[in-house]
Amino acid sequence: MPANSPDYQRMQQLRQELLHHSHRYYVLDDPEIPDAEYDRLMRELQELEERFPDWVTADSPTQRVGGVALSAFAEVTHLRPMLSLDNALNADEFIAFDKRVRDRLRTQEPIEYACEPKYDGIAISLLYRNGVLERAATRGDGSVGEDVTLNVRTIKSVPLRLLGQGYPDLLEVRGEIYMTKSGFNEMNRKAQESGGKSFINPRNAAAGSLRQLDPKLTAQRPLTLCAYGVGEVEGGSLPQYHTAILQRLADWGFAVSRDVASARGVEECLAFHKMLQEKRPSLPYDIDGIVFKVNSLELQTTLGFVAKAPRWAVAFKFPAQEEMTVLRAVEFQVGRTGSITPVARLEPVFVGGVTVSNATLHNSDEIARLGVKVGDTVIIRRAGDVIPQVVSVVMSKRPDDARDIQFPAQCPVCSSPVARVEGEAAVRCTGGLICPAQRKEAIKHYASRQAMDIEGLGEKLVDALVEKGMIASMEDLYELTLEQLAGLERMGQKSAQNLLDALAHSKSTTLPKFLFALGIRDVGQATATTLAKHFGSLERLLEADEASLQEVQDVGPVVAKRVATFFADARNLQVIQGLRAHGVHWLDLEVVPQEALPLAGKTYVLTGNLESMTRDDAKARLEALGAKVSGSVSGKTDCVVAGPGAGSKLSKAESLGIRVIDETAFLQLLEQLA
Ligand code: I6G
Repeated sequence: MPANSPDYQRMQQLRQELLHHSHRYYVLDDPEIPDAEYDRLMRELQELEERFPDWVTADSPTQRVGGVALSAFAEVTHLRPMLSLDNALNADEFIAFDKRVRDRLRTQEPIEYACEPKYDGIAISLLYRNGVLERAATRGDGSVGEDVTLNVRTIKSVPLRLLGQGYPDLLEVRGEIYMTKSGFNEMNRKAQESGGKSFINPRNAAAGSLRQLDPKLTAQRPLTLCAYGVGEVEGGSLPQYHTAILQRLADWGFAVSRDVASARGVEECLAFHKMLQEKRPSLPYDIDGIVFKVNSLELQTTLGFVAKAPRWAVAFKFPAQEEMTVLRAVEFQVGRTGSITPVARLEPVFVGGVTVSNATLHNSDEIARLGVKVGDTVIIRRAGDVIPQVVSVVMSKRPDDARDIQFPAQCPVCSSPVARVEGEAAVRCTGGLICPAQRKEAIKHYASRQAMDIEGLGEKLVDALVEKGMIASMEDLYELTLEQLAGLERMGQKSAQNLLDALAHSKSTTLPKFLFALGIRDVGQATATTLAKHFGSLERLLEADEASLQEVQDVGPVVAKRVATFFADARNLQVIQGLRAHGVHWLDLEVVPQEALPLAGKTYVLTGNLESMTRDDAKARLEALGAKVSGSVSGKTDCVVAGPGAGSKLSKAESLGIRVIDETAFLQLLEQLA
């Protein structure tokens, strides 16, 4: 009695699940689970049905690969069925495929294969009659697809008329419609900005775009075609090798993959697969494997077909970039500038070639967008070295006890209140320098060349000093002893002394450098310099309220608020006090009104390399003299400072008759005006 058999029950369950997911994927364009998970369920059902052929039913998803055509588009019966490809999931399965090919061909000689990346898109059939595009159809169930001609005509890489000559009277070209990664990101960014629906990956975006009922909408989507073969051919002939056919297609105006190669035997194929897998993250589009085809059409004919797939081709897949797992908890990390990032702690899952147990959830907006809760089953995407992302929630798997994610009201590290700045997605810790999580970065910034310029105090050394508990803030730097430093790994007596000398040297600084070194958000070198020049002394700056801060050139409400908030915090004042107590000092500046500065109202452009200072320094010096420094040359430019290697900006300045000076003249100018 089959109903009592666990295998029978599993088959029924798999059919139900596959039916549900096939509907989500093919009809609604809104899949719930990653492709790899779907493929696994399908494989499991196929294997069970092979073991128990009597239990195969007409409505089993294995009997209707790809689901039904959408009713909104006209149905198209393909002139030749659009087949699917067998998969190889690892080298052993590929080697077994090659062996089957050679056994059938009764040869021990290595086979020549055409190797093509498998674009992660939507298969399409394009019918050309006398060189003119007549019809475009999706694959559908392989026999009957959907007529999407009007939509496909809007895709610029699809030729409406073939180029050159020699094409058959009737030619059916097959390929993949896909979206580039950058096109997809841009489209999603716009959708999110306007509160529209975003897609989970480029493949779904391509599918959704192709199935728009209004071709005007499809036309706005960044879709592209890559042709990979031919179907029906009448009234003409084609070359006898697949790679030569691809070349013909290219000649007739089709985009074919730039990464097509031919390889002899298994070793060369495996090497090609490895090479492209390494290249995968840097490709501008998603690929999910390599298709290997016996290159000779004569041998293809000998090999023939099995069920719905050719015996002469295989898709050797890469590890899936999307997988499903469970969100166990959400923790909050404090970053360099105090931004608090929710991090998803996951049930470990193998995705994109590594085991992933954490993924970023970005910010509270993202959590709201995803609608994710602790306990949910989620889809994780890891492409290349990019931080793994949670892309969606499998709502049908939500457990009853799923919990909402609560954003903390206090910094998880220092307990300072957190604040959300208007217009920003990030929530930040307001602890500033007293927050240990922000200290390391703050100390690194303090020591950097443009700030206090403490030579020898690099990132690794700061990490080591903080981790060993030898310093907790900038003031502690000035308490370090020779004995302590010389005791550090890879630090000799001499380097330790050099560092102490550099620390002592750094105590004598300038007000702009000191203000910059404090690491106030959005206060870069130029703003620090203008603030210093405007107020002349730290005391006067400390007295300034937001309104008077806004009187400073180029200081708007956001920066004014940042500066005022920083100095209103007693803990930051204590750090400043401590540094001064350790001997950090500078000379106050003479306050000169902005309009009275020697270069007030002048616009300078820097181009090429300068030998005596960095671009940033040169910019800060010019700004301190009242000049505006612009990145491009226009009619409003007063002077261009051109060092060696200057290019188009120099030629433009010359053509506009703008004054150009070299580094020597620039240094003279600074000296004269200082
Ligand atoms: O779905 C496919 C993607 C890419 C293919 C394919 C392909 O070649 C690069 N080739 C064939 C023969 C089939 N499907 C059936």
